[in-house]
Amino acid sequence: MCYRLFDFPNNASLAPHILPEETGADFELVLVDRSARGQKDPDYLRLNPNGRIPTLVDGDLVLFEAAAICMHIADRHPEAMLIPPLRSDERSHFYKWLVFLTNTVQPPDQVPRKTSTVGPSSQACSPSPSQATCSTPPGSSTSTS
Ligand SMILES: N[C@@H](CCC(=O)N[C@@H](CS)C(=O)NCC(=O)O)C(=O)O
Repeated sequence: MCYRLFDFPNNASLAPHILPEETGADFELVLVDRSARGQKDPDYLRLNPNGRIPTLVDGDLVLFEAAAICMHIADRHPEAMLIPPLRSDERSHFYKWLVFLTNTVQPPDQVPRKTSTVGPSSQACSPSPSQATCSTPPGSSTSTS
C-alpha cells in the first residue's frame, strides 16, 4: 500500500510530512507547485475542490485537511503508536498538539506576516499572528488563505 501525499514544502502539509518517517509506511510525495498555482489545476481540484494543499489519496479514499490526514494515518498505523487510547488524557493531549501543529506552527523562516516585527512586511496570508499562516511560494505575488 502506497499513500500519495500532495504537498508543498513548509505549508499546511508540514504535519502530514512527518508521517512517512514516523510510520515507516510507503508514501509518494507529489509536489503541488503553489508558485505555478498547481493547487488550482483541474486535476488537483477533482481531489480537493477547495484548491488547497495538502491532500492524501489512500486507495479510493481522498482526504483533505492536514489534521484529518494525520489522524487517518495514525489510526491506520497503530504500531507507530502516534495516537493514544480513546478517553485517555494522553489522547486529549494528542488532539491539542495535532491542532497546534496544523493550525499554529508553521516554519518560522517561511512565515512572513504583515504584523511581524522581524520578517518582510509585504507578504502575508494571515491577518493575525494567532492564526496559522502559509508561506508564500517564491515568484507568487498573491497571498492566500
Ligand atoms: N485547513 C487546511 C488549510 C490548507 C491551506 O490553506 N493550504 C494552503 C497552503 S498553507 C493552500 O493550499 N493555499 C493555496 C490557496 O489558498 O490557493 C489544512 O490544514 O489542510
